[in-house]
Formats: sequence, C-alpha cells, structure tokens
Amino acid sequence: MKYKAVIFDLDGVIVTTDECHYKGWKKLADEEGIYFDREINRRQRGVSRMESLEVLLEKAERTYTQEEKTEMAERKNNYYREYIKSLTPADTLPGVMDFCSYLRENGVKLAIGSSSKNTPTILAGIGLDNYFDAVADGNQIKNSKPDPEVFLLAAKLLGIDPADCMVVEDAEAGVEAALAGGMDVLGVGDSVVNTNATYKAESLAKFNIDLIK
Ligand code: B16
Ligand code: MG
Repeated sequence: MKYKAVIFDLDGVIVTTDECHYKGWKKLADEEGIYFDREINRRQRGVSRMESLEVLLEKAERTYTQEEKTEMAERKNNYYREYIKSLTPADTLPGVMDFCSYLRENGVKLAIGSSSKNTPTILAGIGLDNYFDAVADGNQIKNSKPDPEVFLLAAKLLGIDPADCMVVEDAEAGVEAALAGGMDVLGVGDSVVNTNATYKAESLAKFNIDLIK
C-alpha cells in the first residue's frame, strides 16, 4: 500500500454526527434569535467548539460577554450530547468498515484525528472504542484544524512519519490541516470539492482504493 497509516477525521467521515452538530447549533441560534443555516454550519466543520460559536455569532445583533459565550457553548454541547446518546453501529457511514478492514488486512495502521472533545463517547456509541491503533482528539490538543496539531499527534502516537500517512477529511479546515502537516489527504463529501485534497470522492464507499495501492 502507498501509505503506512490512515488517519480518519471523526464527525462526517466515520459517523453521521455532523448532522447532530448542525441540530445543536440551530437550536441554540433559534433560542438566541440569531440567523443560522447549513452554509454557516459548513464553516464550523473541523473547528473547535468555541471557534464554532464565534462563526455562529458573526450573525448576532449584539456582542456577548465571555461568560455568556461559555454558557452558550455548554448549552449547545448539552443538546449535542443528548442527540449522540442514541448513536449505534448503524450510524457508521457507508464504506467505512470495509475500507478500514481492507487497510488493516494489508498492514496499514488506523487512527482517529478529531477536533471533538466528545470523541470517546462517540466511538463507544458506534462500538469502535477499541478499534483504532491510536486516537488523537480535542481533549489532547491546543490548536484545532486548520492547524495540523491533531494529525501530527496521531502520527506520533502511531510512530509513523507524517509523510507516510494519509488523512481522510470532510471539512475544508481539515484538508488544510492535513496538507500543513505534510500529509496527503482524501477529501470526502461536497464541502471539499474546492480544496487541494490529493484525492476526492463522494464518500468512502465510492473511493477507488486502487489509487492508494
Ligand atoms: P466538540 P471532527 C469536529 O470534529 C466537528 O467537525 C466540529 O463541527 C466541532 O465543532 C468540533 O469537532 C468540536 O466538537 O464540541 O464535540 O468538542 O470533524 O474534527 O471530527
Ligand atoms: Mg469532520
């Protein structure tokens, strides 16, 4: 295989939680009377909770204190955690398990590189908490995507050179982070069509694996 390791983003690549993030932010925005739509939500993908709140507040009609911001981020996270309570292995996205099994059978290491502090809960929900060779997430990093920190940490935990890793991402910020870390990247979904991703596919199920053999 062309790579010694593949590092997966979580929300929107492994699992459908990107919709739960949208619903959580939408509920908060409606309560606060702030305009919010899916286009704005796209820009929150891959970035940390507090940075996501700042994206939402661009449409606010007044400024919010730090205390208010902390409360709002917590409120959204509580809604989000309610939604992800019902996650099951069926919420794993199409093609993920086949892709991972194939890579593993061919000696490729598998890791998670996610900005989310809820990563452990999500992986447990979909039954993959002991599946990956390394997990780097929002609890271990200072700078979220587009900074490469989370992907570089995943590579370090695996003991593999970043140049031998491929990242799978669904967000523009994540594609930029992988490239900044010196890694090739497979962009999945429609948010990455205008990025410099090394490979692009509609979903993991549609990716031609021969390209990385
Ligand atoms: P949390 P990823 C990211 O996860 C999400 O895409 C992004 O929308 C979210 O704001 C961020 O995690 C932080 O999540 O509030 O759960 O800590 O795509 O990097 O797996
Ligand atoms: Mg994502």
